[in-house]
Amino acid sequence: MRVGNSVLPLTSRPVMHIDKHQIAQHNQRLEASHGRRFAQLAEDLPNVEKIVQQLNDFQVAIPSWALGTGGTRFGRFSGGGEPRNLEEKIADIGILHALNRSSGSISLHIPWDIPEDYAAIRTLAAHYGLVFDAMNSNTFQDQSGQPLSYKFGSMQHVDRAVRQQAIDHNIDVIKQGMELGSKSLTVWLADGSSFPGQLNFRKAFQNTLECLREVYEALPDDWKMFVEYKAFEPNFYSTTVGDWGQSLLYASKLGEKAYTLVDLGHHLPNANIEQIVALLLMEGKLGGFHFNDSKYGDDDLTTGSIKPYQLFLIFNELVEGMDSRGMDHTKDLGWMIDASHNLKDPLEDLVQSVEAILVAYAQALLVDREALIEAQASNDVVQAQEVLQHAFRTDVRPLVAEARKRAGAALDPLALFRDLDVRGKLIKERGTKAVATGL
Ligand code: AOS
Ligand code: ZN
Ligand code: ZN
Repeated sequence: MRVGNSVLPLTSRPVMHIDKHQIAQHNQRLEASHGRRFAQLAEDLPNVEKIVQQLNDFQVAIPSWALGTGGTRFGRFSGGGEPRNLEEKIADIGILHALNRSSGSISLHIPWDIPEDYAAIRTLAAHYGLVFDAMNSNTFQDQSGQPLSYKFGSMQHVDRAVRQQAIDHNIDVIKQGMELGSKSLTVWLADGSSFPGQLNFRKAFQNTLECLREVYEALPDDWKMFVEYKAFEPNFYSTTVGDWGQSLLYASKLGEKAYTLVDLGHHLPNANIEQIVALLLMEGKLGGFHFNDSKYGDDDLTTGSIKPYQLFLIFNELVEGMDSRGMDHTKDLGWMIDASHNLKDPLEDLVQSVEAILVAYAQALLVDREALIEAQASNDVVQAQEVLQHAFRTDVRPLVAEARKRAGAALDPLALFRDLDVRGKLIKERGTKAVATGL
């Protein structure tokens, strides 16, 4: 198989792939009904072309750890055909991107996915139209052969040698990312304590800050560092980067290349995430997202499956905040999925998540800003709600489908995935026992 001037190595030649012809055939079949629905919606939207273009441009990064079946501490039930190595993970994201043209990047996890040949991996990704988004370090697990343990934390650790190990790992991840063309590092620390008295909070914070500073120093000028926070798990009494306030403290102290990363599942119940997002944007400190959905905690469920209105409200703040700062919707924030699939086919789940993100984004683009400002200025609470809910209750799926069609993707990616029996073919290619690295 030819890729530009290079040839894909034999081991990277996937049997399963989706070609333009299959997409064209699928779209042709659905065109009449799609055309009707789109035309009807477009009639009421004077700026429909702009919205479709914005949807077309929007890309969501797929994490390398979300291509396999996720487990809980109680079990793991694989559906088969999981990618067995980084090359196959890239191929899976390639399938996804061919279906929706909205999943054009991969967020890599080290050490679950260490690239052995950078040039070959870059070539393979480029073959599928993929680039490398944020790199993710891991100091929450001990790896085989690792000299010191992270049992009692990594960057917060009382022992400087453990902290140094965590710093070195993060710097190594940056170096790997530079080889792949990534421009950001996400640091999620599991550090914290499970019992009162276990930790000196101030010292834990200061140790962590000192380590993050050393990692920050190693960042190339055009890189960003995302400091992800999480309320609890695996530690259940305190977390050293436990909420957006703590993350913002670190990011502010570190400097202008450091930002807060919001994972939707990392808050205490009923937290007002849209307000958090608005204020972080106002401060120029919102770096990006890990999209997922949850009912109770860090459930990592399909984005938009539990609280689609919340997702819309978050996008409403994002669009308003990004526009008021003159930001580029596609480039200035990191858009990533962070999910786990216990029951669903991982690729089907990811198709659904990307769709939900685009739907929420489209709804936010539909909000009548002037009417909302007017309602707010006159304390017309009823009208403010009407404005938001009018956008939320508009079925924008034809807009998202139209954007996909124009990008050469499938009008209905999930239907095509099933029609082509993609999973069946992957199982044939990789077997029923294939297991992907990840959580
Ligand atoms: C953990 O709960 C966080 O969401 C992390 O972002 C992520 O799941 C982990 O870093 C996987 O690498
Ligand atoms: Zn996350
Ligand atoms: Zn998480």
